[in-house]
Amino acid sequence: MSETQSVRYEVVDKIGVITIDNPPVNALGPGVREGIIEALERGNGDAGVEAFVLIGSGRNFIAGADVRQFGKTRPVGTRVSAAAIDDSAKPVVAAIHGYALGGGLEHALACHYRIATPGARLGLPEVTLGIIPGGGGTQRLTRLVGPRVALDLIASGRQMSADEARRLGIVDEIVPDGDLRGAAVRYAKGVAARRPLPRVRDRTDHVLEARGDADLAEALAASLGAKARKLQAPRAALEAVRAAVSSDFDEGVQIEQQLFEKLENADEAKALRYAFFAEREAGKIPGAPESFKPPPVKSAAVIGAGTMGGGIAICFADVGIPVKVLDATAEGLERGMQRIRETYAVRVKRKSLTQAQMDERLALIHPVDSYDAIGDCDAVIEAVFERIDLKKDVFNRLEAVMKPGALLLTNSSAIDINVMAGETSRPQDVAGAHFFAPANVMKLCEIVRGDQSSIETIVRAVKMGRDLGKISVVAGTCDGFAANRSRAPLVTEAMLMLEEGALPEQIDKVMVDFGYPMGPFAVSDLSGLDVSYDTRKRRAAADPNFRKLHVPDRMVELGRKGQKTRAGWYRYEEGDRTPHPDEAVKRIIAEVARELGTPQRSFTDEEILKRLLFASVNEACKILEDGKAYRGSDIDVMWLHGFGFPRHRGGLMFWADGVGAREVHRQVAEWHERYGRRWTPSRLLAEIAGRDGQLRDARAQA
Ligand code: T1G
Repeated sequence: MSETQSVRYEVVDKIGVITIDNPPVNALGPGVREGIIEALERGNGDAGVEAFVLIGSGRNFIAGADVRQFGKTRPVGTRVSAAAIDDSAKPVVAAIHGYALGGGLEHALACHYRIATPGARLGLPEVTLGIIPGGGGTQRLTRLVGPRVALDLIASGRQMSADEARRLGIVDEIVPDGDLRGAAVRYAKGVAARRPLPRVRDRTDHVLEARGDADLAEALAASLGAKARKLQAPRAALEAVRAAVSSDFDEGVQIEQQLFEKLENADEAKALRYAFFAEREAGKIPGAPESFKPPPVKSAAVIGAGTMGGGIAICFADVGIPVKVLDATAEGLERGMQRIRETYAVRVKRKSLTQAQMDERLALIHPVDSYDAIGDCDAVIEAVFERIDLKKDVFNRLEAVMKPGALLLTNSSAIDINVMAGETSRPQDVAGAHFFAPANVMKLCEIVRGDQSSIETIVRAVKMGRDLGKISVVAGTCDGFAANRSRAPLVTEAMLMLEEGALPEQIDKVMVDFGYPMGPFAVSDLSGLDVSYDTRKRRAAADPNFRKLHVPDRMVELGRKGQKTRAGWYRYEEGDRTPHPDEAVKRIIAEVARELGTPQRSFTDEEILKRLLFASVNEACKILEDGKAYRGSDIDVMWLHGFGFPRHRGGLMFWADGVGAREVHRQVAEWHERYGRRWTPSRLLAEIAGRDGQLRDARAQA
C-alpha cells in the first residue's frame, strides 16, 4: 500500500514498516516527509500495530534533505516530520544501512531506537553545504552524546562508521548484513511494549552536566579550527550546540531554526551547494553511450618510480587495487619503493594509518623488472620524465605487451596525448590521467582526451579516478591541458605585478585573505622556482612574442630556488617551512624594474585579486572556446581540487559570475589596451558578457 510515491507503508507481523523509496539516495524530496507523517498517523490509529520501523530501500537509509530544493519553499520541513516521529505514541526503530546523512540522521535521532548494519555511514554534513542541521539535529545530538562530541561531528561534517556510532551511543545495536528489515521488525517487537519511550529530546543528563562545566564554553570555542572559524556555518554550529546546553528543547529548536534560515541563502551556502553539484556534473561525459557500464580497473601498473609514479601507486594500494611498479633501472625502482615505504611510515607515525594497514597496502604494490610482467593489467599509467623520446619509447613497449582493451594512460602534464597515441596501433585506448602533486594527496585527476581517444576510454578513465577517491574532470589535449593552462595567466600576472611595484608578501596576503591556504609565491617556493624556468626558456626560444618573466628568471639565476635552497620569494630558517619576507628579494625586484625602466606604483588589494583571477577567467573562456573543457563549472572543480581555490567561493567561474561577466569583460578589455596581447579578450567571454550570461554555464564551443 503506498502512502506517497516515495514512501511505502505496510504492516508486517504487527509492525508498521515505513520504507523510503526515493532513488538514487532517498533524499528527503517532495512527498517524503509528508509520507512519513501520514504513515505514522495510520499506524498510531491502528490497534493492530505495535511499533514502527523506518527503513530505506535501495542502497541507503536517507542521504538528507534534497539539496536541489534548498532556497525554495518547503511545504514540510525536516523539523516537522522528525517531531512527528518523536511524538509517536508507539516506538519507532530506525533501521540504518548505507548512508544516514543530514536530515537522514536527524530522522534517525528522532526515532526511539536505532540499529545499523556494519557498513553504515552516519553524519551531519550540513556545514559542507554552508548550513547547519535544521531538523532538530543540533539539539538532539547534543542531548544524546554531549556538547563536545556533538560539536565535533556537526562542525566538521565528518562521517562516522556504524562502529563509532555504536561506541558514542548514537546507534543502539549493530545487526548483521543480509536481512535488515527482518532484524528491525524483530527488534521492534522486542521493544514494542516498553514505556516510557526513550525520546532523545527528553534526555537531560548530558546538558545538565554541561551546565556545571565551567570550562565548556572556552573548550567548545577552541575546538573549532582556524579554518572553521572563518566560515559562518561552523560558527553557527557552535551557537546551536551552546543553545542546546543552555535552553530547553523547544527553545533550542527555535534557535537552530533561526540560525539555519540565516545561513541557507547566504553566499557561503550558495557557493558550497554549487560546488557539490559541479563536482557531480563533472563526472558526466557528453556523448557517452548510456548503455556503456565501464568495467572497473582491478589491476594496474605504473611506469616510472619517481615521486609522481610512487604517489600514483599509493593511490591504487589505498583503495585495495593491486599495482605493479616498473622503472628503467633497478636503483630507480628501489629508491621509488623506499619513498613509498617512507610515505606510509609517516602516516603511521601521524596515526592516520595502523602498522597492519600499512603492511596490507605495501603488499599490494609489486615492484617488477620487465614489461612482460605488466601485460595483463587492466590499466597502465606512464609517469616517466617529461621527455618526448622517453614517452614514445614507453608507449612502443606498451603496444607490444599490454592485453587488448587495457587502458593506456599517461600522467604527462605537458606533452600532447596524440604524440603517445601515435606510437600505438590502438590510439582509441590512450588518454591522459594527469595527477597533481602530491598524487596521493591532491584530489584532482585531469582526464585528458587525445584526438582519437574513444569515449569509452574516457568514461573508463573517469571511473578509475573516482574509484581512486579522486575527482575526475575531463580536458582536451593542448598546452597545459585545462587545469594548468587556466592557472598559468594568474602566475604570469603575479610575476609581472612585481615588476610594477608589488611585493610577493602583499600578493600572497591578498590570496590568503581571499581564502587560499597559501599564496602563489609561497606555493612557488614549495614546488621550486626552477621547475618552470626551463619551460620558460624553451618557450622564449620558440616564440619571439613570449613575454619574459624577468624577476623569477633572475631569482633562479641567483640560486634562489625556494624552500629547498632556504631562499626563494621568502627566506626560510633551517628545518622550518615558515616563510619570512626578505629584504634581498625586494632589492632584486627593484633592480630588475630599474633595468627594464618599469615605472613603480602601488596596488590595492582589489586590483591584485582581479588582475590575478580575471587573467585566468579570460583564459578559461578561451579553453572552452577551443573545446578543451566541457563546461565552465568543470574549470571550477579543477581549481577547487587542483589548486586549493577556497571552496566557500564556489570556484573561479562562480566567483567571476558574482562580479558579473560584463564587468570582467570590461576590465579585461581595458587591460588589453594597457598591457597588450596577453590580455586579448576571449570571444566567448565577450559573448557571455553581451547577453549578461553566466560563465559557469558556458559550454565547449568546438
Ligand atoms: N539531494 C539531492 N540529490 C542528491 C543528494 C541530496 N542530498 N545526495 C545525492 N544526490 C544525488 C547526486 O546529485 C547524484 O545525482 C546522485 O544523488 C548520486 O550521488 C534539514 C538541511 C549520499 C554520500 O549533504 O554526500 O539534510 O548526479 O554521485 O558517491 O538538516 O551524494 O546522479 O543526478 O554523490 O554514492 C545533507 C549529500 C543535506 C548528503 C552518495 N546531506 N550527498 O555518494 O553518489 S542537508 C548531504 C552525498 C540536510 C537537514 C539538512 C553523496 C552520498 P546525479 P553521488 P555517491
